[in-house]
Amino acid sequence: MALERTFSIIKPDATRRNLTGAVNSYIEKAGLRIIAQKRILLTKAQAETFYAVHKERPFFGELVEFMISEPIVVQVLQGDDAVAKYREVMGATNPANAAEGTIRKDFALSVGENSAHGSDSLENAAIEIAQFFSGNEIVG
Ligand code: RTP
Ligand code: MG
Repeated sequence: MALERTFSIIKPDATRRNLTGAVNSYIEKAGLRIIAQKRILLTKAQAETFYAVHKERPFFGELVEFMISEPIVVQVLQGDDAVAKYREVMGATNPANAAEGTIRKDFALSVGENSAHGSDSLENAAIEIAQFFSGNEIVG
C-alpha cells in the first residue's frame, strides 16, 4: 500500500445542513488524516474549471450553480491508498446505489446534491490539490 494524498470537497448540501464534522468523522474513522482544510465560497469560474471534464454533460449548468450556492469545505486527505479509500468512504455517485455506512448513503440528498467529492485518480488528486492549496497550507 502506498501513502497517498487525495482532494476532497464537502459540498454545499452538507455544509448547509451543518454536517462538516459529521462527514469528517467518516473520513477519520476510515484512517484518513485531514492534512489541510478550508471553508470557501467557489466562484463560478472556479467551479467551471474544476468540473470542466463534465462541460458537455446535460447536468453541467445545474452542477456549477449548486457548487457555488453555499460555502464548501476543501480538504487534502492523506493515508494508505487514499484515492481509492476515500472513493469507498464516499460511496456511489447516486446515493440510491451507495453502500451502507458511506457518506453518500447516509447524507446525500440526490445524485447531484451528493455531499462529497473525491479525486478519481492520483494524477487528478495532484491537479485538484494544486487548484486550491499552496504547499505551505498542507501539513502532512
Ligand atoms: P465527484 O466528481 O463530485 O467526486 O463525483 P463522482 O466522481 O462520483 O461523479 P462524476 O461522474 O464525476 O460527477 C460529478 C458530479 O456531478 C453531479 N452529477 N449530477 N444529475 C446528474 O445526473 C448528475 N450526475 C452527476 C454529482 O454532484 C457528481 O458528484
Ligand atoms: Mg468525479
